[in-house]
Amino acid sequence: MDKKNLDIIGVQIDFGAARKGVAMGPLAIRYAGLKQNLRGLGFNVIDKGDIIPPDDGMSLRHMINFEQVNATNKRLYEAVRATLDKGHFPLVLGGDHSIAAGSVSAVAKHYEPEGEIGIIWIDAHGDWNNEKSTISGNMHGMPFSAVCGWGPDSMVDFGQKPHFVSTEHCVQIAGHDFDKAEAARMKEAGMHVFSMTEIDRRGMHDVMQEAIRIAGEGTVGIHLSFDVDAISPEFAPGTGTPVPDGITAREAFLAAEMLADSGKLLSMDLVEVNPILDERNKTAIMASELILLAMGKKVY
Ligand SMILES: [Mn+2]
Repeated sequence: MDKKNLDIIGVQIDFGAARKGVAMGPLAIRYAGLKQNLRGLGFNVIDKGDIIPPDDGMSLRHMINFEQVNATNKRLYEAVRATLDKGHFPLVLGGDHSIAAGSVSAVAKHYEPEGEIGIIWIDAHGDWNNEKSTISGNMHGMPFSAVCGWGPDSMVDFGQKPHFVSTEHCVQIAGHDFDKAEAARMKEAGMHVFSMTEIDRRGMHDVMQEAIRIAGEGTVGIHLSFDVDAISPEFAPGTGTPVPDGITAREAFLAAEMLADSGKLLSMDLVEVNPILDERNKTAIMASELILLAMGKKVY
């Protein structure tokens, strides 16, 4: 069979989050058997290891640990560019969600000569704050806004002249814990949001069908950024910012399967697995299963 090449890039960072522990996420997801199972699907898996952030750095009240976050993202940006240059699929394991600023920037820049990319962002939160709207100052609440060109600009500036992603092709799914100012900014920017309310009303299948159309039509393909805090804590307790009443495990799996079937997936982040808060690695096992389904694993 035609062996597809997939690079795993881990990022041991939790400087973008208030709670510590998601830096250990990449190892926990590997322990769940990710590599062996991806190889079982026919992938040629290259584990590029983990990016380790610097120990120290400057901080601002509205961009906490910004120097460590940005330095780490610069390295991730370069790693993802190198993977894409070889024609491999980049699978990025977090770490807190601030790393999406590095990964998405790389994917958008790589495909710039061919066209636009779309983004599907599955998350309990909007991640659409910037340094002015943020309440907490935690940078894992900012990457989606940053890659769309709505700030913080410093978060996506690695000297490459950023190629921002148009909100026309961006979808937020499963949000149900938005800050007021954040939601107002998302509306102003024309973001497509399928909140939990929308999933309750229409079902995940309907929502994902439309999301794939928005992110996939008129684009080169889709980047999936999956934050495990989108999943209800009874299924995914091991995350730093748990929110009750999120999507079920089945809804998460369906979303991943539909993305695989679309054939449009270009790249993926799986973030915010916190082994300290987990129960017997349950959340990392779920994260690993989500990745496998997004990469084409069939139940039958
Ligand atoms: Mn997030």
